[in-house]
Amino acid sequence: MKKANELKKIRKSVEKVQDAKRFEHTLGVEYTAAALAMRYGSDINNARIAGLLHDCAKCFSDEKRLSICRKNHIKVTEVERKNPFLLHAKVGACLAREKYGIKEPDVLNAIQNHTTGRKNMSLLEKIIFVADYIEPGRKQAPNLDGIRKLAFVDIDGALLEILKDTLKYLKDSGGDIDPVTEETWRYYSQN
Ligand code: DGI
Ligand code: FE
Ligand code: FE
Repeated sequence: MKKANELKKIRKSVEKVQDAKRFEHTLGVEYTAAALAMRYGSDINNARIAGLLHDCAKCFSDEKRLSICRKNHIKVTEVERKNPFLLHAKVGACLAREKYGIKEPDVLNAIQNHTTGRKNMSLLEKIIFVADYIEPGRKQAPNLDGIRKLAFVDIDGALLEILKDTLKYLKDSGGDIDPVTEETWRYYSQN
């Protein structure tokens, strides 16, 4: 399939499973990821596909997410069982493969790891992680202007700021912290 057609098809299909606000965020992540890919020399098409699909399981019910995990033998950790919204990343990667026909492991990993990050992220994984946080529709995060600028100067620096602010937010709000998020922070703050 031609690249432009593939993007269009995925975009239409994702629009059907998201509410209007989430779909606007999706489009924001698509073009922000494309811009970061241009800046850092990553494949633009892959960045757009990963951006379009990263939240494709975000508007499902927790029951649906858990049932997709059961059917596809996706391991659910303790913190995911308590906070099933976290599963939208793993379930999203599974659907990207099974429903949207995406084969590139890097794209699937970028979707799978977009919420918690992980050690040793690829450039595309970093691009999606950062684009998700800085896309123009996001409003509430502290120091968003600074992180937006930094993202186009030093992507690892932006990644670190995002992890720091996310962990602070989770600690202040009493949210359960996924050990993977902690591990990502430890890895990047020590390297
Ligand atoms: O799906 P989005 O809202 O676009 O973005 P996302 O997938 O990064 O999810 C954002 C939320 O995820 C944000 O409120 C912070 C939260 N989050 C990230 N790491 C963790 C986490 N929430 C919990 N409970 N634990 C984590 O480790
Ligand atoms: Fe998400
Ligand atoms: Fe998102």
